[in-house]
Amino acid sequence: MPTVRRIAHEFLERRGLTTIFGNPGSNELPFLAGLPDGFTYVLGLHEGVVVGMADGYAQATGRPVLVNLHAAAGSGNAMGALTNAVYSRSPLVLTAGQQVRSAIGLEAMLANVDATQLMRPLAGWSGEPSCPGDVPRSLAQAVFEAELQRRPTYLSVPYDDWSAEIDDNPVLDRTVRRGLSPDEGQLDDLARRLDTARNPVLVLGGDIDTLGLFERAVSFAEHRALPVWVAPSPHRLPFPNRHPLFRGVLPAGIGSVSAELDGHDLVLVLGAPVFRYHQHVPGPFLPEGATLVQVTDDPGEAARAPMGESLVASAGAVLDGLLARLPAREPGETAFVPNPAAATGERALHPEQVFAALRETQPADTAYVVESTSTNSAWWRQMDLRRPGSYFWPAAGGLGFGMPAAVGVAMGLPGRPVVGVIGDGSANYGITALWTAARYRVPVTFVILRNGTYGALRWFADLLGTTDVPGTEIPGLDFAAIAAGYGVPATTVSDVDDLHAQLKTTPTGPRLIQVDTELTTP
Ligand SMILES: Cc1ncc(C[n+]2csc(CCOP(=O)(O)OP(=O)(O)O)c2C)c(N)n1
Repeated sequence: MPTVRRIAHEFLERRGLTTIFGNPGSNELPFLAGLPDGFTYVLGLHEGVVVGMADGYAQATGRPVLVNLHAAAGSGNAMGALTNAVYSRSPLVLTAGQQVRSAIGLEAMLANVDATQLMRPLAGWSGEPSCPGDVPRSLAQAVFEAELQRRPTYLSVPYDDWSAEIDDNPVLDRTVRRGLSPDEGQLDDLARRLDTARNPVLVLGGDIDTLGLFERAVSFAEHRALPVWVAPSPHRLPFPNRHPLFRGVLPAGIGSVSAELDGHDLVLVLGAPVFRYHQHVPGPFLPEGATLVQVTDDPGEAARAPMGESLVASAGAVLDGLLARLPAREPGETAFVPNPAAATGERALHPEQVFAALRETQPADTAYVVESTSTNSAWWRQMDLRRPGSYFWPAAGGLGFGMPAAVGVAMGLPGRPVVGVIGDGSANYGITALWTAARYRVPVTFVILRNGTYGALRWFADLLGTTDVPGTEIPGLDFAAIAAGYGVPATTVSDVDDLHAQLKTTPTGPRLIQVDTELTTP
């Protein structure tokens, strides 16, 4: 009879979960033993980095990804990074080694006590098989739940289960699919309301890019000449940011959103929660006279919305249904909007100069992983992103995503150049990703914006009237030296010509460019 381990390996191989991101301990070794040749194990040196890399990889490939963590301690280390994966809706299948069955109750070292509760509420599903024979089915459930919910799941497996011999399990190759088409009446109603609205507007969320609907969203907006906003706090870019119909990224305050949407009578939101607010700006949820219709495939997003109507459906089916039902409108301006001249710094480069240099030197299909919190407005002013999959941002705002996710995205998109644009504060939370990038020769460029401070916190302190706070200065960090220690070649640049020259070279492996920048506000 085959072992549980062999059945699990073969199941994972058939489902394409052959790239494992992990950091092992003794409890995990029995699962990792004898991995078939088709598997690649990507070692991360900290579990936050492991999950960040897996999140980037899952977003880049659009596929579930296996993560292997060490017992409770490794799972705990992973938890901060998991907050981002929840909101990017990344189907991560987390597995963790458990003590042998007979040692769990007596709480031997490395027993994961109450393992199924540990990752709640972040995991969409978590479990521990009731017996060795239930391991394969539980693993399949973890994969299917991750795919169906589009959310991380967690499976703890006692390590003595892997060598148990059991009957082969034919139920593993079940087909499990989602299909969330709205009915004809719902589409007719939405089409009629859009057609009769006086001044409708489209608000797109990051999910549009995740679901591969970027180009269809552009076709729809152009078909109807609809102005497009991006929903607040985007983790992906769902629409070209210099397109003539692009209006910007909505601010993340309640009152500020309704101020921006003022004058519209119908707000159609596709692929976003309504809304991911951040800074507390009291005010009405919507401008006077506006109705909002949200389309999401997440029932939770629909149920917790504080205003408007929700249709739980696939955004792709709604876009197709509306395109088929609504006549084309007269197109307006078609030329892309040129970027303004970059602001210049006095003592160091202005972040706009750095972003303009990226725009001018990097190929048009570059994927950017961004974690630089005080430079948002500079970013959108200077970038011109026209392709799907061009922009990734930590979806829950949890720092430590940028460096690892840049590695994961580069592994998941081998044909595309990848640049991580990372603040000097953010870089530290995922810094060991440099080692993985060097070890696996991942061609990724890290641009570190060194302003010596937690810039966004200074801005927040102003907003909250708490300017007299400790813990916001981070002088004395040298990322070129740190990168060298992890085996990544690095340079420090201080003028714009040097930056251009550095960026124009094509890397074959990882590299880091440290740039001193002036402080800006988001
Ligand atoms: C895990 C985690 N810890 C702390 C924070 C709070 N935080 C938000 S922005 C920020 C500063 C980031 O600094 P940096 O990357 O240098 O970007 P800057 O704001 O200077 O552009 C911090 C510490 C967070 N978002 N996530």
